[in-house]
Amino acid sequence: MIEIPNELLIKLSKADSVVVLTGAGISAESGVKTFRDPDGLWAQFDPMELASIDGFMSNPQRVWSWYQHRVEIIHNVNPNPGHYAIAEMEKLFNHFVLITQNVDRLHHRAGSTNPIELHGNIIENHCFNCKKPFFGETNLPEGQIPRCDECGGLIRPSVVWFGEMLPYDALMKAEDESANCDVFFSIGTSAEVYPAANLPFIAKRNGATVVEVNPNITQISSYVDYRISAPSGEALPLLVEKFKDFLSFSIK
Ligand code: BJW
Ligand code: ZN
Repeated sequence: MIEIPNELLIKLSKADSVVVLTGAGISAESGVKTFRDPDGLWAQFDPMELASIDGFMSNPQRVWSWYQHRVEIIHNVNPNPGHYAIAEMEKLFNHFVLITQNVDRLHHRAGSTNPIELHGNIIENHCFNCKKPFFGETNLPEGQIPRCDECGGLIRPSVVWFGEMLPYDALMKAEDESANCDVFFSIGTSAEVYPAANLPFIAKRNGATVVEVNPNITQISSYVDYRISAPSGEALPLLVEKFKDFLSFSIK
């Protein structure tokens, strides 16, 4: 039985600005693997080999085929009720901002408008050398990597690897929105990867109510105001339904 605290509904009804930060857990119920769960990607693969500049430079083909495999998985899955509930939440508040660490674009497909993508996305590609966006054919025979039509450099996915800076404008907006919101949700993230993991702390320091939706305990669990310990695909539709009921009840 998932519990949505009444106090939280009251806080939400008074909130002018709501920020949601999501991580891999929001897509778990779509069939996309998380990173740090026992069956997650980092239990099977070395992040420094597959998600770092050094890893790409030492074996670009290995990195490229791993990402092609993940793109294929993502093309074959669909947003789940958690993604749709977040798209619905957007309509319920004066100011609503979605920040995601995910690269799978499932929030877009569920109808969220303009999510801030902190770690880029896996659908687009650019040149490793000159950074020019690449729109050519990526589905090449195994072992081949597309090359830049400008400089001949290797093409890479437009994601943020370890040791790389996050897109500056996205990070600045995420920090600013977190500092100025009334309620901040941290959903399906282990909150282990910085600077994204700072955002709940920025929100809390600036007076926001911080809510975590995650079936497991994380780095921020002891710090949050409310924890909804359940899968997001179950908890979020319920939260939206209860909140709508609460609103219609209170205007009667
Ligand atoms: C559910 C659920 C359900 C399950 N419902 N929930 C020491 C050495 C080197 C670097 C550092 C260091 N100390 C700090 C750093 C910096 C580093 C960092 O933070 N490292 C930490 C690991 C310590 N950060 C960076 O390097 C970042 N850049 C940066 O800081 O630039 C400045 C700088 C430059 C140079 C040096 C130092 C600083 C960049 C980080 C890029 C992260 N990239 C990845 C890969 C993206 C591409 C790809 O997808 O391949 O991003 S790593 C991976 O982790 C991915 C994710 O976005 C990110 C966060 O993971 P997330 O989303 O939280 O997933 P999980 O798996 O960790 O958690 C899932 C959660 O879901 C769990 O809690 C489950 O319980 C839950 N869950 N089912 C709800 N149904
Ligand atoms: Zn180039």
